Amino acid sequence: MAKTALITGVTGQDGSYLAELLLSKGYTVHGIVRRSSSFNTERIDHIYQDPQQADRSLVLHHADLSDGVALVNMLRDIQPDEIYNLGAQSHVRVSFDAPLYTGDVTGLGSLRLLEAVRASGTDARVYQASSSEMFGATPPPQNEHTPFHPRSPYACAKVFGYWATVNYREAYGMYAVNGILFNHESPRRGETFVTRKITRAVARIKAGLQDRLYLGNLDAVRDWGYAPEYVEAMWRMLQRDEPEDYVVATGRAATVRQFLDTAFAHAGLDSARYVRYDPKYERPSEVDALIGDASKARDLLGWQAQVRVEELARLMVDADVRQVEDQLAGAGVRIDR
Ligand code: NDP
Ligand code: GDR
Repeated sequence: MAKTALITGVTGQDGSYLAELLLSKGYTVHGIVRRSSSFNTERIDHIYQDPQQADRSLVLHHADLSDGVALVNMLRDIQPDEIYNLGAQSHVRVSFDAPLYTGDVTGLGSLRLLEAVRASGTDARVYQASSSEMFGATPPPQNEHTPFHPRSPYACAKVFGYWATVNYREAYGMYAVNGILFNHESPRRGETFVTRKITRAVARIKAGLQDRLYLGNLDAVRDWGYAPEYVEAMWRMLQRDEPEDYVVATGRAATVRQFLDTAFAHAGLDSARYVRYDPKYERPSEVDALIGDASKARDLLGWQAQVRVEELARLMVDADVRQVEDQLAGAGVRIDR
């Protein structure tokens, strides 16, 4: 029989790719959408199905991770086989400005969802979107046994969500797993994360729409992978007989500066001409280096990253160049290459 899944954060980068993946596997997918004063479903508009359509396979619900009762009621109705908790205030820098909100949604939100699973009597398997940010100040390489040392309110909230997930597995025998995912990007990445900020700026500079790009710390080291591959790992984690936690990463390191130079060079531009420093983008406490060891995911899930950071930078630049050209064409402006 076809399976049913619930995705919190379905309107985000990962949620949109995961929804596509699950629909392609024949799942009925339910997703939580936050109430907003304007449309916030752009990333899933291409798979949207009208509420009037019979036998819908994608069903959206207004709910929020801060509203535990709504979560219980929804789960009681849906009775999903699998739940993917991807909803979060996911921006590390913003979490210093909105620490309590981040703690509530990103940390307590995961506990509300776990409690809602219990209260609604569903025996759904639960995936928790844990993060390499939990390792924080602990030097690389990082794997499932590396101690956590969070460096932001966001990372503290994710550590809470991680342990709540482990605890519900141990206390109630729940099938609940943590995917400890390192940075993963795509053309659908939010515009204020550094990779997309860079590739979008490259496209806009090339089109003459922008002449400066302001950034913070260029020396941070990250392990950047390609988001569509990472949602496949999430799904594989929930198909195993035993619930376990997994690191998902490429194992390769790059600095922000290297990503920047690759992206600008791909468009034939010299980054030094356009990039300026703004301390506003520094964090009060930075995470210097994250490089994952995903051997467990390779051995048990048969998962390995394919796209490398250079290719990732180039495909994101290409997508942003196309998007800017489409926008300008829509406005009747021609761009000479
Ligand atoms: P995004 O920021 O793109 O998406 C976050 C999603 O959460 C959006 O759908 C957002 O809704 C939703 N959301 C925010 N607040 C609430 C709330 N109060 N109630 C319900 N939903 C809410 O994140 P990503 O797709 O990049 O990441 C998915 C998850 O994985 C997040 O939990 C993130 O912290 C975690 N993660 C991400 C990594 C990455 O590199 N991308 C790495 C490791 C972990 P809206 O669209 O309305 O804003
Ligand atoms: P990160 O991603 O904090 O790793 O969290 P982000 O792209 O925001 O920052 C990466 C590194 O780039 C440096 N940086 C800047 N960052 C931003 N956003 N804007 C800038 O202008 C800028 N200049 C330099 C940062 O200091 C940092 O070192 C992401 C999120 O998706 C989390 O939700 C997720 O858990 C982790 O990845 C793994």
